Amino acid sequence: MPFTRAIVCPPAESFDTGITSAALGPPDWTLALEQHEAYCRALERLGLTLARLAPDPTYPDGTFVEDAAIVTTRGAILTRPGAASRAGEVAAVEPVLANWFPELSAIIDPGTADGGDCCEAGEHFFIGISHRTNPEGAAQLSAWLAERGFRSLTIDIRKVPDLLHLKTGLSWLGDRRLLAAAELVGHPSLAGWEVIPVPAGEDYAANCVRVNDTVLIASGFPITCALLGELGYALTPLDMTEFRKMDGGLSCLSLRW
Ligand code: CIR
Repeated sequence: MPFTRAIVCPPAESFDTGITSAALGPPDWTLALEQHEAYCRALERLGLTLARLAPDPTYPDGTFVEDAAIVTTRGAILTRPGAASRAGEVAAVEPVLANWFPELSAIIDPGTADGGDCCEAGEHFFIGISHRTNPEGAAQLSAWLAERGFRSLTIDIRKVPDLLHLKTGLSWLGDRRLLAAAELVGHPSLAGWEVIPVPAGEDYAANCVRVNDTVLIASGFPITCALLGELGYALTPLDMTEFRKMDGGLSCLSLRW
């Protein structure tokens, strides 16, 4: 089913006070706004209608809307973000999402889950157990998915360096094909899938997003682009430098359905 809608939220002026482990310097807010707008235009060109949330300076990480909910073809669930400073972001997403998904479920205490840890692959979901998504949150999510007829498997990334979320290192490209960070290649939960390792030195490109017939990919990763091009994907490279400085990737900037 093609995506027809997405929720996005431009970065707030406080964007540079969000959580980050990247040692890439502070983001330039004006440039981040431009990069965000280019991202939105790319989604619109691909046929999506956007709902834009108003940026709230109380939540500098609020632009990473993917973490506040998980949307599937059979319903949506609000998350319970693992970082305390991000807990309040869910309240901004809820009323907008409720326009399309009136029966919203929610991850509840003591579970925590970030949407970035939930990698949809058609009828199957990979759920990351991370420093944001705890085993209880993953179990709640898995049960919720099973009630809707989806299968899921977990992947524990707590000891994998440099992976904030599962989707930092894993993207579904359609059919049975995944693009994965080297550390995830060979994981038992990926058995039976065609796993394409992200080329060495281009780890950040592992977080890409297939939107209908096109793969959105961060610009600056020519080997991954060439690889995906050879596999027949149409690519839209997007500048992500300012979001990368705050540990964010392409998928985090929208909730799509
Ligand atoms: C955070 O640490 O929560 C944000 N600075 C970045 C969140 C990125 N989200 C994602 O990968 N899904």
